[in-house]
Amino acid sequence: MSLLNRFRKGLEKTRNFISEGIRQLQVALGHYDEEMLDELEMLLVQADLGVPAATQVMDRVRAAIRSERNDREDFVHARLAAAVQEILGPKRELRLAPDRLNILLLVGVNGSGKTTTAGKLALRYGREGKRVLLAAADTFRAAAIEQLEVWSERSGAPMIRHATGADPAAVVFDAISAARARSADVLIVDTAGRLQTKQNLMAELAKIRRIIGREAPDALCQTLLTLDATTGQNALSQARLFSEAAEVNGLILTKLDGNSKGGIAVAVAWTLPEIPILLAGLGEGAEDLMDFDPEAFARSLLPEPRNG
Ligand SMILES: Nc1nc2c(ncn2[C@@H]2O[C@H](COP(=O)(O)OP(=O)(O)OP(=O)(O)O)[C@@H](O)[C@H]2O)c(=O)[nH]1
Ligand SMILES: [Mg+2]
Repeated sequence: MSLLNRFRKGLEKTRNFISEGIRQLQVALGHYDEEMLDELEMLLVQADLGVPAATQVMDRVRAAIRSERNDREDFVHARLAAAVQEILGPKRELRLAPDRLNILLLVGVNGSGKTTTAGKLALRYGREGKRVLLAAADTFRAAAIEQLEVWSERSGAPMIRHATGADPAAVVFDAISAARARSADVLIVDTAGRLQTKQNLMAELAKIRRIIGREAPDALCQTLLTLDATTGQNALSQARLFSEAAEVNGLILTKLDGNSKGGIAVAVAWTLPEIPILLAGLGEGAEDLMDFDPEAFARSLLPEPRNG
């Protein structure tokens, strides 16, 4: 399936929600008036763009209507898609350094998709012929280590583990030595999302970063934050919280398939323009991790424009 079709399939529910909303606007004689534009804005808010991003999108649409003196339905919808894509920004990919160890540190609240994404990435890079290693640095729950183990078997990437309750930084320490011994290209570190307190969680992540800085100063370390798209505007506060507490290099929006409202990607891009959305989770399977493509995304989120 093409990239566009993958996004179209994942975002089907949101697209239908928006199409149905637009149908109910009953755009009079194919032209938008002020009231219909206001309703379109509300529809975007409900599709999880939230108020600031929806306002921004519609300001751009209204400006285009004025400057081009065109309020035809097709024109408005085309400008809507363009505005969404503009806010999502250019395509940004997760890039690995070719000549040294890459460390990908997966962080995020519990259930946001860290372990699943770690597994999908291990599989992706393994298929590209890279030497991949997994580190089970979520030692908080026994089940977490077992869950990563399944992905280790599936991807063929060896996993470094300690017992439940061990110090996650110690796991990372060992994983870095193992990565050196095996001349690994990529070390993927799964971390815990659930600890007694937020302070503990952030302190633990900071400690892991310190160990990496000390033991692998030459490695390229990228901290990737997973955000569960089904949590709606909550994902925004998580993104803010993590980016304040730790350096976050990129975002992974998970669960964009299913019951999420895809507009959250636009809200995130508008609120945190300095942190790129790099990847999209479009399902639970091994193949369901895609590079985030703003153009395919905008086209999949909104109804296909009619010709004319
Ligand atoms: N539909 C869908 N489900 C996903 C996606 N990514 C993860 N999941 C599911 O979401 C659930 C939680 O994912 P995990 O990878 O365990 O999340 P986590 O962040 O590691 O969670 P903790 O270890 O508890 O902090 C699992 O059932 C996954 O299969 C996705 O892109 N789409
Ligand atoms: Mg996990």
